[in-house]
Amino acid sequence: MAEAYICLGSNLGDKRATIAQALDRLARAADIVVKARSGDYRTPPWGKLDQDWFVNACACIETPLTPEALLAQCLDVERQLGRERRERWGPRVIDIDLLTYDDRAMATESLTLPHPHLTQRAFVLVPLAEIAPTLEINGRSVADWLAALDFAGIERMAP
Ligand code: PH2
Ligand code: MG
Ligand code: MG
Repeated sequence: MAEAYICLGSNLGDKRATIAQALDRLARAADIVVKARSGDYRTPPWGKLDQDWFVNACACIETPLTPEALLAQCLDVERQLGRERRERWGPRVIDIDLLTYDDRAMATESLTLPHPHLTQRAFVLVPLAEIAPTLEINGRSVADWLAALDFAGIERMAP
C-alpha cells in the first residue's frame, strides 16, 4: 500500500459540490481509500490572475495503485465531472493533482513527483498543512514550506 496526497481545485460552477463529488467518486474506486481530507479553502487565483477565485482542498489516499494508475483515475474523475482542457492555469470545473506518492521522486512526460510547484503554492500548502503538517517534501516539512510563503487571502470555508 502506498500513501499519496492529492490537491483538488475548482473555479467554475458549484465549486464546493464538484470537489465533494470528485472525492466521492475517487473513494468509490475499487483501489482507493480516502483516509483524510482537509476543509475547503477559498483561494485567490494563482498564476493567471484574471479569473474567478478557487476552492481548493487536499486529501490523503491509500492505494495499491502505481502513481501512473492513480493519476489516471484522477484524470478519469476530472473527465466524468466535465473537465475541458483549454488554457494553462485557466478556469476549470475540476483539477485533481497528484502531489506526493510515498517519498517517490520521479519525472516523466506525464508525471513529476513531488508535484513541481507544490512548495511555492500556498493554495496547496494551506489545506495540505491541515492534514499533513509534518509530511516531508524535498527535505522540509509542509509546515516549514508554508511558513516561507504569503498566504494572505486564503480562507477556510465554513463546513
Ligand atoms: N490551479 C492552477 C492555477 N492557479 N490558483 C488557485 N488558487 N487554485 C488552483 O487550484 C489553481 C490556481 C493550475 O492548476
Ligand atoms: Mg493544477
Ligand atoms: Mg492538473
